[in-house]
Amino acid sequence: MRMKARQAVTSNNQFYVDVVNGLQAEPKHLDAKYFYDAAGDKLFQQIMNCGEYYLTNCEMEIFTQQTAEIANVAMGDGSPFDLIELGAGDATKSSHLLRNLLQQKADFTYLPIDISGHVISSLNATLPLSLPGLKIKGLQGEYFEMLNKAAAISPNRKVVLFMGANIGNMPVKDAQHFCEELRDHLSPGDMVIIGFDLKKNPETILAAYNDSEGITKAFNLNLLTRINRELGADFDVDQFHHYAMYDPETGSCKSYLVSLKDQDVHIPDTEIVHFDKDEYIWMEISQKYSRRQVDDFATSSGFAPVTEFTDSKGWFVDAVWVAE
Ligand code: AVJ
Repeated sequence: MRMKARQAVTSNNQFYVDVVNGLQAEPKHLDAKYFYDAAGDKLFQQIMNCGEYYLTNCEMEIFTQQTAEIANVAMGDGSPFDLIELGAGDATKSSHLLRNLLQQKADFTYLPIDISGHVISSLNATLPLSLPGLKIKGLQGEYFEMLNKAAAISPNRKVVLFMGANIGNMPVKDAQHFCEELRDHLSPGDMVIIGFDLKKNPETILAAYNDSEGITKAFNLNLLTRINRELGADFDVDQFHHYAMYDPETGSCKSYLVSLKDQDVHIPDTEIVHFDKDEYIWMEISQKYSRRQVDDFATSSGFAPVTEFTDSKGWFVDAVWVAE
């Protein structure tokens, strides 16, 4: 048992360090990027298909109803470009844009970037079949390292897609910093198309993160199960309650797991993690923005807002920025 846990620890070093630091911090927290193991990927698919989670449908509407307009913005002056997608996943939404660009005979190469080697190899294999003529070169690794690599591969102008409101998973300050760093990795004239979930009726937002079937709850608890499996810990997942909240003033939607009792959790090779009854782990932030904030974000990080695409409900925006 102990040997097995040790092996798991050494082979998952960054995961181990982040989990232990997070659980020994005050207040306790975990990093939402670790939600996505195989079971987490499946649960996230279910979230996207559940009635309350509107984000995916809104952005899908934008990419299916305004495809030509988005393609025209990307094609700009008609010069060849690299279309870079950060966190491409299965590229469902962006494939509509890719198809339109091919129909318009745009001169571009698609460079999806993802941390998952599985995602990249499957995109490299399947997209050219469904999109004949597509030039694709998947890059597996960290966003900014791979942006450097993309710049080294070709001198063409860049159009960067960062969809899905993934930027919402960062607190506002970190998101601001991310935009500045993104700008630093681009050249004047390069473009960014970036998805933000907008502030709206607080009940609508809260329901999206507190769905009636309990899928989001399972999604959060799955990270405890992952820690048990990969790090040899002994979380009793039934002894945690999923609590989601939305604050309309700050636009922060946050998820917590709250301990239902006084309990100890053991993680091999580190101190016992104690939970008081009602003590919480902060699991995730999904930040919501106003359109005004989105524009301010652009200008304060070295971009100029060009245009924006919104769904018919006005719930989600894909903002287009150009690097100054
Ligand atoms: C993938 C980060 C956009 O915050 O809405 C969905 C993840 N978490 N339900 C989001 C998520 C709970 C999602 N993002």
